[in-house]
Amino acid sequence: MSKEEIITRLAQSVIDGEPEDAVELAKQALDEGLDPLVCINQGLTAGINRVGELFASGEYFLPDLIIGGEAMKAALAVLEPALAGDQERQILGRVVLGTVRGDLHEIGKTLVGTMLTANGFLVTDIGIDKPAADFVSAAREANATLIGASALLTTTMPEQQKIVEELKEAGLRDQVRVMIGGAPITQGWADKIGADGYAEDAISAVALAKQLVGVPV
Ligand code: B1M
Repeated sequence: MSKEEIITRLAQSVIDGEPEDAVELAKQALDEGLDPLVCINQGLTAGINRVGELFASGEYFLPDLIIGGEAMKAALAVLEPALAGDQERQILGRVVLGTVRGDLHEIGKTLVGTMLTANGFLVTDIGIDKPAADFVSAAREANATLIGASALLTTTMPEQQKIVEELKEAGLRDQVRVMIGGAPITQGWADKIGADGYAEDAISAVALAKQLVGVPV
């Protein structure tokens, strides 16, 4: 199988919701020496974006979203360790990362965490469906200088604003930067809620995190 074919079939395994195929193809991709990040971006993410389009147009239903997400997660479990292994380890800063209250989307958040870890950040991943107060208390406990909050639903975006507000109330706003992301998030929203930055994807999240903790990008 050519490299292009592996990437195309990785995307298709997510569209078809076939976790076992996705895992096999991910292993094959690594065996063939493909770049894990290319497999994630051009294979898995392309596939899950197609799932989202089919869901939005009414051709797919909730179970299709779930199984597509499962296929992507299964393949990521194979590819992510290879991603992290590529990089040299140095600690640039401590980050508390999570998906906000009411929001169960974890894949993008976890990918951001993997990339931050691979690039030298100590990441405390507090998980999904987390209220603003949990981000703030975790930041205090971990002595973090950066909070990363993911939101995939327009209805859960306001919880990102609450994190900024609760940090102010806790007297920690000067010490902790706030970075936000997720499919519906824009720089305009970040500006509006007083967050310190927005990143469109996991790669730019690393550049932004470095910038926010004062490391040359
Ligand atoms: Co949901 N879902 N979903 N879903 N889902 C979306 C987000 C949606 C756009 C689909 C659609 O209609 N086209 C839509 C939201 C509409 C809206 O609000 N605008 C939607 C909906 C409606 C829903 C439900 C309400 C469906 C229902 O129940 N009727 C429900 C809500 C549940 C809840 O959260 N309370 C729901 C449920 C689910 C599943 C749980 C089944 C599943 C998630 C499985 C899981 O995570 N374990 C799921 C999925 C898979 C999706 C889509 C198809 C894919 C999301 C994903 O994982 N993308 C999604 C459509 C889409 O986005 N194309 C959709 C891949 C991932 C790598 O990308 O998460 O965008 P993403 O992360 C990127 C960037 O955004 C960025 O970097 C990441 C890597 O590049 N990023 C950050 C993310 N977080 C960041 C944080 C940062 C910086 C960058 O700094 C901290």
